[in-house]
Formats: sequence, C-alpha cells, structure tokens
Amino acid sequence: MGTIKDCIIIKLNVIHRSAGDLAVVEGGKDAPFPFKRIYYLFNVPDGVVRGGHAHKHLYQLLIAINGSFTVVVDDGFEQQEVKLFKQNEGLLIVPGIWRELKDFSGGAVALVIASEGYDAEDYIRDYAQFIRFRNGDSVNS
Ligand code: T46
Repeated sequence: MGTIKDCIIIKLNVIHRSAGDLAVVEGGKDAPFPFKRIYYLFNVPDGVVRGGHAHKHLYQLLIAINGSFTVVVDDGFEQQEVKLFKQNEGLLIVPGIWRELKDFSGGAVALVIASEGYDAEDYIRDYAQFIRFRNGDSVNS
C-alpha cells in the first residue's frame, strides 16, 4: 500500500505534428501498470465533488484531457492537492489512497485509466473504515 508520495505526475509522450498533437499512454510504459479499463467523467456540474473513496488494489492514471480539475489525495496521514490541467500529464494514484475530485472547470473531461475492471468490492467508501484499513485492519480482503 502506497502513500501520497507515490502519487506522482507522469509526463506523457506527445507527438507534435503540423496537423495537431497526439498523446500516447502505453500500459506498463507510460502508465506504470497494465490496464484493463478506461472511463471518463464529463458534464460535471459546478461545485460537485466526485470520488470520496479509496481502492484496495486498483492503480489509476488520471488525465485532464480537457479543462481542469483538482484531485485531493490522502493516505490517512497526509493530504495533497494536485491541479490537473495539462493534456500531457497524468496523476498516478496507487492502491490505498483516499481521493476526491473537485473544482471541475466548464467542459472538463477527466480520463481515468485503470489497472482492473470495475469491482464494487474494491471500494472503501467510508473514511473511518479507510483509516482502519490503513492501520492494517482487514476490510473484506
Ligand atoms: C475513481 C474516480 C476518479 C460503473 O458501473 N463502472 C465503472 O467503471 C465506474 C467507474 C463506475 N460505475 C458506476 C458505479 C456508480 O453507480 O457508476 C456510478 C458512479 O461511480 P462513482 O460514484 O464511483 O463515480 P466517482 O466519479 O465518484 O468515482 C469514479 C470511480 O468510481 C473511482 O474509481 O477513482 O472516478
């Protein structure tokens, strides 16, 4: 289980052409994990906070492919806010990190590249339970 120091910004490879730019994310290379799922958040109303949970096993890479938003990462000891607004930067979130996504700009699109398929059992949605998990208590696997 990692800490917020493991939640680093990863610079993505961008190929510039006169016809426009192309950013590449290869599993195990640009994203430091093989991935099984991609989803994206968009049409997020003003003032909404998303996330508010941790994952037990999932690795994710978050990219603001349009607009901007702020991610709060929390390992139960320390918190950090990271504003994402560059199409060539991804925020790595390792397992065991509580995250919230807030301050979505108009038109923001948050692309999420995830190491695993969707599994409701991988979520910890209660903060007190998250703290127990960080302290080594078992939370159903
Ligand atoms: C995360 C942040 C950044 C699915 O059916 N399949 C999926 O792959 C996902 C991600 C969600 N869902 C369903 C589950 C809920 O009924 O879609 C609904 C909304 O999901 P949730 O409330 O978890 O959405 P967010 O934006 O709070 O969190 C999501 C991811 O769930 C989470 O892993 O880190 O985006």
